[in-house]
Amino acid sequence: MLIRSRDPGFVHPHPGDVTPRAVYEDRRAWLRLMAGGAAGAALPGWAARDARAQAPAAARPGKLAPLPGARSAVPGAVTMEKPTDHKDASSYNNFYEFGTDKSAPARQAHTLRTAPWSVEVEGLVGKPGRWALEDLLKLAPMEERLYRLRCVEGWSMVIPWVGYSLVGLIRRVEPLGSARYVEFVTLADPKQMPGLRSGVLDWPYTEALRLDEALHPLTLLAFGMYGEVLPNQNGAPVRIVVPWKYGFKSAKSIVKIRFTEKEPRTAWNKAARHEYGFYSNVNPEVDHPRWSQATERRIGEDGLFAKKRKTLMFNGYEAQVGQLYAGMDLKKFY
Ligand SMILES: Nc1nc2c(c(=O)[nH]1)N[C@H]1C(S)=C(S)[C@@H](COP(=O)(O)O)O[C@H]1N2
Ligand SMILES: [Mo]
Repeated sequence: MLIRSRDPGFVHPHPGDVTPRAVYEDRRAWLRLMAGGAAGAALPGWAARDARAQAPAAARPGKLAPLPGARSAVPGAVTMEKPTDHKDASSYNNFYEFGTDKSAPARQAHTLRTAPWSVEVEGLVGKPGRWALEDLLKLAPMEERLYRLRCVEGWSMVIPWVGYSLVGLIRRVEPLGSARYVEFVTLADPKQMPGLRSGVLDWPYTEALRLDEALHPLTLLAFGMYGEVLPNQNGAPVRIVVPWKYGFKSAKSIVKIRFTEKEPRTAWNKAARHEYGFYSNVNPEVDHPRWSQATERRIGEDGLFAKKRKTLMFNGYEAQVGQLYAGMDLKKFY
């Protein structure tokens, strides 16, 4: 087992605690996943059957190279909600390296060169090194996951991602016992990215997770969406997707993964530390200083009579991830 005993992910409940059934079952599944071989292996058969039987399918747009994934059996990985239209998911984007307009990434990101591509793994790991994209693609079986994505700005989408649990890569690089955080550094090349001329963020765009968050099976290393490789504007060729956190935690076009002992600063925290904390878990009870986070607008439902949706705690993934934050004051650790 590469993850040492001081792995902060396993939070022992107090003796008097009643663990909700879903949390309990999910934790068992998680432990099984950690003990198993490849990411996504050894999950209960009923989970796989249910997900396949009920989840709505997303149409393949047929624009980019196909990248199919088997329907994921990770608990919570396949929402029953209707996928957002591919057109919306690929034309209404935040990718500030290509401009701050929602439509700018789709117009401008064709200048991103996604091959050759590699991801450097460094810091507190037993096996640091550079991974060619081709090798990352072969590391674990591709899965399709239908995740809600909730932007801190108050809109949301439902996107069928293709990838595998980040834990598959983490296990291979053997984190040291001193590793407590995982930082993601994204590409910052002014020749390819016109948005770098603006000073909105301190480039490169970086993000980070606590190690136990990064190990959670819902944390996805994504290479595709809608059955195809990622469009450039969605973070090609490889990105992170953390469905229970605000969208900005899901860093696009990553080039480096660094394991650290200290909590890393993040691009949005540096830009506005009172507005964007390290955790940034979706939480309808903790408002952004300038607006409420209680409701959201689902992209594609924005007709005249479209009702706002209630935002769910941890974006609806509370049963799967709530135990990661047991005992934490979520107003303080926003
Ligand atoms: N490198 C990088 N990653 C990024 C961003 C960015 O500006 N640059 N924007 C974030 C934000 S605010 C959101 S909501 C999601 C949007 O992902 P999508 O366009 O694929 O839906 O990407 C996140 N990842
Ligand atoms: Mo966002």
